[in-house]
Amino acid sequence: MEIQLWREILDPYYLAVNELIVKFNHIIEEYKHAGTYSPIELVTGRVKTISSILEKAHKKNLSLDNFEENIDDIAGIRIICQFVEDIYKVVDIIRKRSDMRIKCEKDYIKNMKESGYRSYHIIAYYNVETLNGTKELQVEIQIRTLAMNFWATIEHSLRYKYKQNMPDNIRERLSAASDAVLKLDMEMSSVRDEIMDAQSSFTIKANIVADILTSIQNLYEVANKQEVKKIQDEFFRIYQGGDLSQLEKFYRELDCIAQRYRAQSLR
Ligand code: 0O2
Repeated sequence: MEIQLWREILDPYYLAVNELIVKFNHIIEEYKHAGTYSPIELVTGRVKTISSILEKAHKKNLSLDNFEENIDDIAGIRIICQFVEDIYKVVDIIRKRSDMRIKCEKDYIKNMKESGYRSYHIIAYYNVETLNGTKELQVEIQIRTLAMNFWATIEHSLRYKYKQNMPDNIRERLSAASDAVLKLDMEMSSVRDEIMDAQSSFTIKANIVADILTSIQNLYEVANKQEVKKIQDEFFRIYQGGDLSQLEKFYRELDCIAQRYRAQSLR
């Protein structure tokens, strides 16, 4: 196949990957704005390279005539979570979406692969709009923890290096490392609630501080500079105290002051 034809075929897959990265990142933002813990930590994506498509087609003895149907991971999205529990939350989020139609799911967490690989895979149909109309294509979404991702990345590189001839001692060490990853994920799950509480209050605090700073900045335009300076000094004092409830109280008071100035400006 000519390189130009490959480009035309793969172009919608680039669009799909870019769109999905934006959409999943938006979910992180929604959680942040709500001041709640996001089950998604990080999102990445890639389109399979031409050589990798050819290699897979050759390995699986697939005809190139209908490779778009047979190779379901031309567009790949990877969602990284902090905890195993988050993976299943993300799966639920994906199942409820109307812009994706799930073709199949593979739970390599409950059914770990022989290699020690753990991850949750969803193959979904996703529509993109092109100049030639709507195109439905397949996307593979891999959902895994930070620890699983660390292991899979290293194992993938070693598998690539050794091809079919991975030395036994390396294989054994990877297997031991996979056990360690499983244990680490279990340990982290046991302190999940505590970590989530800490992260949520950090996000809530960051949101309040941002709102207070915006309010103070707006006041500078309408209020007496001396008064705003006093408000600002008071904010720094409370901020340094580090007490979230004091910050919340200060924000409510600031809101009243801002409302007073708004009412005055309307008179
Ligand atoms: P690459 O280079 O990452 O794109 P199947 O027909 O379902 O048996 P298939 O289509 O390979 O086989 O599906 P599977 O097993 O769900 O694997 C899909 C992808 O998951 C792989 O893509 C890898 O990215 C990842 N994966 C699966 N098994 C392993 C493993 O043991 N180790 C690592 N590191 N990753 C794995 P590709 O095309 O094989 O590779």
